[in-house]
Amino acid sequence: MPFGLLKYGLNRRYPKDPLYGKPKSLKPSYDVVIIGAGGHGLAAAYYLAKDYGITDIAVLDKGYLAGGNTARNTAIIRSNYLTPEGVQFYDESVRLYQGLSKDLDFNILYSERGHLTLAHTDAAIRTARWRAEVNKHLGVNSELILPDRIAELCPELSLAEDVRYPILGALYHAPGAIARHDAVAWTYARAAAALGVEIHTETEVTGIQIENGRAVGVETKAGTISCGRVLQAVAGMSSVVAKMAGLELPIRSIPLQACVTEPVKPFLDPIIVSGSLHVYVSQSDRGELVMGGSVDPYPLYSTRSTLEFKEELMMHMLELFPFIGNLRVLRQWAGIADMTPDFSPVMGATPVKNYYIDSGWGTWGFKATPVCGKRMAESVATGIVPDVLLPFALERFFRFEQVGERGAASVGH
Ligand code: PYC
Repeated sequence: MPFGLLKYGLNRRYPKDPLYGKPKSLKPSYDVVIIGAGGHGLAAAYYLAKDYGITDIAVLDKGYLAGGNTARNTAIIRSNYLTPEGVQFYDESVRLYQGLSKDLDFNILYSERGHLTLAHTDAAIRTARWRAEVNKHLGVNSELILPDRIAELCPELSLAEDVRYPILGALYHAPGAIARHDAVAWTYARAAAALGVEIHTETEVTGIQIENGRAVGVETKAGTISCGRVLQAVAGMSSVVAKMAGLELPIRSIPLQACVTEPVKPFLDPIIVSGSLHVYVSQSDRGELVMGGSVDPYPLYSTRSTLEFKEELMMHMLELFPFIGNLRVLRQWAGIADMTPDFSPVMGATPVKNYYIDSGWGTWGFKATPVCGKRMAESVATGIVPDVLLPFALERFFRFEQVGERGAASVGH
C-alpha cells in the first residue's frame, strides 16, 4: 500500500501543514483583523501586506479556508455590466485576474472563453445593446450579435425557432472567463502567509468591541483580540456580522443553488447565460458542466440544495442543449447571496471608525475578488476610500444614489 495513503488514512488530523503555514495561536493584538477567510478577505490580506507593508494581520474564519461562497460559486469572470461604475470596477478585476497565475506563481486555471448573454425578447435585445454601448464607451469588449454569429461561436446551442423562447440575439463579451475558484483562495492564502499574515480557520467571531464609536477589538471563540482596524468580508453573513458592530445593512440573504454534471468531452467553449430561461452554464477544464439558475424565492440562511431547483434547471437546460438528457448530475449545493436593493455591493468605510465593510455581493462576489481585495486593502491602509469604490458606499442608500445593476444579472431574481 502506498505509504502516503497509510499516513493520511491513519492520522486523526490531516497530517500535512496547510499551504498557508503551520497554525499558530492567536496573539492578543494585531494591526488589522480581517473577518472571513474567503477569496475577498485573503486577497485584502495579501494586498495589505504586499502593497502597504502591513503584515501584522489575522484573518479569521468560523469554518475552513474559503468554505463559504468562494467554494460555492460557478466561477464566472466578466465585466459586461450595465452601469459605468460597475463596468470600470469589474474591468479592473478582469485585468488583475488575467495576470494572477503569473503574479502569484500559482495556476488558477484562468480560461478565457467568451460570454454570451442570450436575448429572447425585444426588451432583452434593448438591454444587450445598452450594455454593449456602455461597455464599448469604457473600453470593454462587448457587442450585440445575431443568431448566425451565435451559431459560429457555439454550434451546440439550439437555435430552433419553434420553441417557447427562440434566441433573437446575444450580448457577446469576448473577455468572459472561468477559473478554478478554490485556487484563487489558495493562491492568495499562500502569498499572504508568505508575507507574514496569520490565517486562523475555525475561529468564529462572536462580537466586535467598540469604544467611543471606534472598533478596537474582536471577540472570538478562541479569545478576545485587540486591533487597530477591522475589515469584515463574510459573504452570506454580512448582516449578521455587521450587526455585531451595531450596523444595519440593507441586505436580504437568499440561497443561490448550483450543480455540476459528470465530466464529458469538451463541447462547450463559451459561457452561456439566458435570462429568460434562468440558466447560466460553462464547461470546466475537467469537462463538467457547471450551472445554476435563479435565486431561491425566499431569504434563508441555509446551504441545502433542492430537487425543485434541479428539475427546473434541467427543464431549461434541455431547451438550449436538447442532447444532454442522459448527463448525470454529480453534485449540487447552495451559497447565500447577500442582495442589496440596487444589486450592487456595499464597500468601504462605515459610521464605526476603523471598521470597514466588503459586502452585498449578491451573485457577483467571485468575479470581484482581486479588485475588491486590492481596493479594500487601500482603504484600510490609507484610511482613504479610492474613487473606484466611492459609488458603492453604504451612504448611497441615504443619498438616493443607487447603482442599479439588476439588468446585468445572469441569475434570475
Ligand atoms: O454574474 O455571471 C454572473 C453569475 C453567474 C452565476 C452567479 N453569478
